[in-house]
Amino acid sequence: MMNRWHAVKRLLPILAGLALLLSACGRADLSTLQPQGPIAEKQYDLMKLSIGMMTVVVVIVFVILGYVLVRFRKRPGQTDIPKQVEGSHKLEIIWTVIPIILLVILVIPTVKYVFEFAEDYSKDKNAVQVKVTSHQYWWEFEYPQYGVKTGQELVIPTSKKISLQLNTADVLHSFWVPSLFGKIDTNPEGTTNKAYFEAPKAGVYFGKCAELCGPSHALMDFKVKAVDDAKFDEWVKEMKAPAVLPEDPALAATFEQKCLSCHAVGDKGGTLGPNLTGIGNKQAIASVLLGTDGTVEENLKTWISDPVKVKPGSKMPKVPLTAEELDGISKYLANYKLNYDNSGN
Ligand SMILES: [Cu+2]
Repeated sequence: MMNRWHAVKRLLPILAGLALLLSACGRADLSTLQPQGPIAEKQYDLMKLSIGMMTVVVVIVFVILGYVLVRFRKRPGQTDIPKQVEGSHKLEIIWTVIPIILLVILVIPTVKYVFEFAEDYSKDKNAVQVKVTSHQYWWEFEYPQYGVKTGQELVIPTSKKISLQLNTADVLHSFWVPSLFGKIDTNPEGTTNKAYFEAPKAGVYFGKCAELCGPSHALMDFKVKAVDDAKFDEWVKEMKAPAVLPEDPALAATFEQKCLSCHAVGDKGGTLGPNLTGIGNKQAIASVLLGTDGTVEENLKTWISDPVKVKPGSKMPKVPLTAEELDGISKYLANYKLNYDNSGN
């Protein structure tokens, strides 16, 4: 008896550690276990329901198993064969009916939510419509109601439903914001997927590509930035403002020639790469170089000087720039900031 207690005492710290580890699972901006919006909350409810039911079943099964093992074990001196039992209608009906009941309990909310989550808000004028286009390895967000296009940071108002229509420009990707909703595949044009979500709490939420799409799949992050209505309107206004080019005319010419063939700032430029308007505010450069790696300017330099080194398989070419041009363009872009949100988010 003493020995057994000893074993339990030894296991306790491990169990406590495990509980601690699991309870610390997930960040509020990146975890399905800490839902930050109504859809994520309902998805979490479904998880809790199914895990709860499974736990009850497992506990009951193991208790019965333990009881049977102890109660009907072979006793010392026992030589006769126990009474052989074959089939029991009563038991068979019980263990067929119970799982059916459990499945019905599970299926009712699941089916209800499947239809609820599939509702189409793409014609809803009160919802913010966003066309999502996935690229190897970045995300493009177009707001047809506002005439705005951006990349990598989906800025949304906290007060409205966000209605998405998703497609891919190349291979299959999947759009997932774990703490808000998800996930939804992006298919080629003609097979548009729709989804909607809400983010009633202002904040920045992390998004991920959830479909293996190439060597930089794991680096295909994005952010959802939920702001209040006033800030959102201000953001739209600033996104539509005329382009601000580098002050130095020679640098501006280089920038126009070498960068704006693919990228856009304000009302100028191309659409092959992400729109760079307000890139100085962004939390991450190329979606993976965060403030913790360096300043925005340093990260821009790292990225522009060798994109494929940062993101293997990236379609952004290594643009031939002199050291001064690289410095000048990185500095200019790092200072290309929008004022809609000065809270530091
Ligand atoms: Cu992807």
